[in-house]
Amino acid sequence: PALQLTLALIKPDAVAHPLILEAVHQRILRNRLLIVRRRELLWRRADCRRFYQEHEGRFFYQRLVEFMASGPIRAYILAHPDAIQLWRTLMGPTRVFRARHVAPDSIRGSFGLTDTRNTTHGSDSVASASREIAAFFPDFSERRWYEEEEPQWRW
Ligand code: DAT
Ligand code: MG
Repeated sequence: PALQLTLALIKPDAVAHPLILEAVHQRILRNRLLIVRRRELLWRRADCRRFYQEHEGRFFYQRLVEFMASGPIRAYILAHPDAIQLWRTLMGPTRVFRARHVAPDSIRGSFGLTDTRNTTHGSDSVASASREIAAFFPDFSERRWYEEEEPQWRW
């Protein structure tokens, strides 16, 4: 298929700040990432733990779970021929100090507060994109989207 899907999140630090929320949204539009689905939600701790289970045991895990459950987040399914890599490039490096140095204009370089409160999430592979899309959009069928909706998009 021509378009790849990824899951993008705007984390509580950015959703809480109207100008930053709008700025991140504009980067999605400006870079021709198509918005396939979008929702705003508050996440329960149990869902955060499951979502970040690969990091269980790391020193920042509890902090990360508390932060992600601390306020509303915005989730998007984004489509683009290179959605996963493009969105991760737009986000910049995970850690804010590094982001400010190597990619100061990236989303995290511009708006990240700390290594945990780093503004956005993006899937890191095709497999994790599928898993993460299913976690946030349980009614969304990738197969049906590729059959019925993807052909309608003109990228
Ligand atoms: P990414 O979000 O860039 O995919 P990751 O998957 O390694 O990064 O980590 C998931 C989240 O965990 C990250 O967005 C913020 C938090 N995190 C990662 N490394 C951290 C660290 N060294 N200190 C504090 N929080 C960290
Ligand atoms: Mg990750």
